[in-house]
Amino acid sequence: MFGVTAHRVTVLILAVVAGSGFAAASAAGKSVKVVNYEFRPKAVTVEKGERITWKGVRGSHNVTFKRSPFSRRRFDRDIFEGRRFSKRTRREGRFRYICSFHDHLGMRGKVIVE
Ligand SMILES: [Cu+2]
Repeated sequence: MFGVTAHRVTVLILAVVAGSGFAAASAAGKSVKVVNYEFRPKAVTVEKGERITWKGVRGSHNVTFKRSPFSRRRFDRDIFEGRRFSKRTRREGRFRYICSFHDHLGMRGKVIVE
């Protein structure tokens, strides 16, 4: 009984936190359209802390960074038609990424964080 209540409270708090994060993301940041077979624009420049949103317009793709602007880990995320994801940049530098499905077609992009 108590477990269920605690769980509901946690879900509510997460929803509020996620909601405020989304509002901040829409206020600033850059977006990249993902189409067959390119990232538009190919390069985006943002300030550290700014968000980047990838929007799936056409086809099934991914965003793969060996060195990412988000953390020290490699970053790899699928992006399908009609879907989107947003990430906050946390590291300065120039970061190249690819769609690993279509790298051979030159499906590559770049993020510059200043
Ligand atoms: Cu692709």
